[in-house]
Amino acid sequence: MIKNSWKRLSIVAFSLVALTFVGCGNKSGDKAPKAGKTIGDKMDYKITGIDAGSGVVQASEQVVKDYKLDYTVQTSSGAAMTQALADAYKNKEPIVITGWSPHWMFSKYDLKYLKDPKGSFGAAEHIDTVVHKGLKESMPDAYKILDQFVWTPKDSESVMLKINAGGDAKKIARQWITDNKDKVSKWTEGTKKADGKEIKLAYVAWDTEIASTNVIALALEDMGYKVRLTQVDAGPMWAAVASGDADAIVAAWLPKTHAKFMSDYKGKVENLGPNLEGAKIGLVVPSYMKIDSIEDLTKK
Ligand code: PBE
Repeated sequence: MIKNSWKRLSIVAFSLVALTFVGCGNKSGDKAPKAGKTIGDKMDYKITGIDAGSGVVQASEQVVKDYKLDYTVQTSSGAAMTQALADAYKNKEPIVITGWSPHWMFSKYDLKYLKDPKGSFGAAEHIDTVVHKGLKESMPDAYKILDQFVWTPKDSESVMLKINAGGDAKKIARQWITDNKDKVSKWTEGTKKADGKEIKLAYVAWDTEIASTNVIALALEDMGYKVRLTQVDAGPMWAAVASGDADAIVAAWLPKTHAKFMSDYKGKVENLGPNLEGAKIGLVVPSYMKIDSIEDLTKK
């Protein structure tokens, strides 16, 4: 009996000592100087994202799994993300955002994409024009204009930069059209004036899409269309062009970012091909951060 209780007591005593040791270990960790913190500690293990429905946020969530990162992708909006970037940049603080190109932020700040050795974000993307199935028959001239719409990352960036600088999107799109008559006349080549026929375009409030949608909307307006623009989230945008609530979108990021939407609505939409080549998505950091790869996010 007595022997047994001694034995039990010694086990308890040993456990207490062991616990104390564990406790000490933790405490000294907490008190570690800032320089010893991992990059993750400094950023609260947070990737600053945009809207939850966007492809880049969903891809980033997959990246967290693929690279076994101890991070969460915080969702907000494109505007909130670029504000967080502006704040971090001003104070040279670390930040990781869900980025894409073309985007004005690359002109305004010194930024870099983190390398993606596992290829989780896919390679180069293009932005395609997707229309409701049947538009070719119902509005052949509008279909043709949408089909002929093509511009470059540089074009897109110049419009985005001016909008970001505080300009009205429609006015800036108008200016771009005035300055790029040759390009725009190729989009409308071989089409007849529309005489007030209504056409509905849906888009998401991503900077790239605000720019492209406003520009193509004015090109259509100039050809006599009454253009109705509806700003929605990514899911509803795709649902709208599939159902016919929208006639077209110029915001289909493929082959990867919006692949799921494209396959979900197969047969209901028609892809008219790229309106912009050389797009990209990925995790983006300011160049002052001393990391180069997504794998570095777990480093000290
Ligand atoms: N984005 C980036 C879109 C396409 C790529 C915000 C413009 C998205 O993430 O769905």
